[in-house]
Amino acid sequence: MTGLAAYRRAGWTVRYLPQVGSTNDVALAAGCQGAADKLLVLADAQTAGRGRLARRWESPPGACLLLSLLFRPPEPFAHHAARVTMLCGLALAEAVETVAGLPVALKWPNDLIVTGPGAWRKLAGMLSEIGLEDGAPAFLVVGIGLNVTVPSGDLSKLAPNAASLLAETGRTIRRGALLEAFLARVETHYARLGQGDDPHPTWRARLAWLGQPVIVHTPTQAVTGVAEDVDATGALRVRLPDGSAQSFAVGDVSLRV
Ligand code: BT5
Repeated sequence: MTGLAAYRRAGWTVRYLPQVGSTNDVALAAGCQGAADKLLVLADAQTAGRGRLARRWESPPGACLLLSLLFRPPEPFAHHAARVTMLCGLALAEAVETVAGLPVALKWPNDLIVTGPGAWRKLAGMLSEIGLEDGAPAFLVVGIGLNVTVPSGDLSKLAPNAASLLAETGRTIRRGALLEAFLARVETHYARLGQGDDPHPTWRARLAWLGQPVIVHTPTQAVTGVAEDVDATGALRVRLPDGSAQSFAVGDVSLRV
């Protein structure tokens, strides 16, 4: 892909692999071998793409942006790791809007979606994983899969509500252009984080469905209520019908229509 030289100069190490099991696995393994902050693993095809909770991430070869970024955020780790995940989502939304001209929203915890009245479609998913060293969190890998040129007729093979930039805009958007715009935004937001800026308010402002009735599914329960807020740790607070509030660190949320 073009334009990567600029990121190599900006301190990113770039590993391009035509086909890989999972870019997150490659980045996690690199982290375990001591890879430095700002590693980009990029692939054209994945044979074992992963979502959260052992779900699969489907990606027709050559039709998606598939990448993982490895960060070694400053201490305190948990504080910065949550914000690095947020700034990656923010950077992806900004890149898609700039390059594809398509308004998008973030869906808690880490999806990029297009919304319509009472409906939503998933354009991209993010998988954030922590690597340990000597039993302590040491690095963060943020993996992103974005459907770019998947034709509308193939989307239902990926997931019932999958979307692609081609299907949404009718245009073939270059993956290289998306990657360049995304990395530029990541670079800016990550540098600002290092200077003490907090991406949480800007990220929060892009979240879909705050103030609206939702259902939150966790591995153990389904809870209905109003999505009230997502705090700076990334936890979703839901106001329940009895007036009490419940916070979720993990889960899947959908709009209750
Ligand atoms: C995610 O998980 O959305 C995180 C996906 C992260 C994928 C990237 S690709 C690069 C890097 N390497 C990896 O191995 N992973 C990362 P989750 O929220 O659990 O959503 C998974 C669900 O999304 C699946 O169960 C399907 O329902 C749906 N899905 C699978 N493939 C999809 C696609 N291409 N487009 C839209 N939805 C999809």
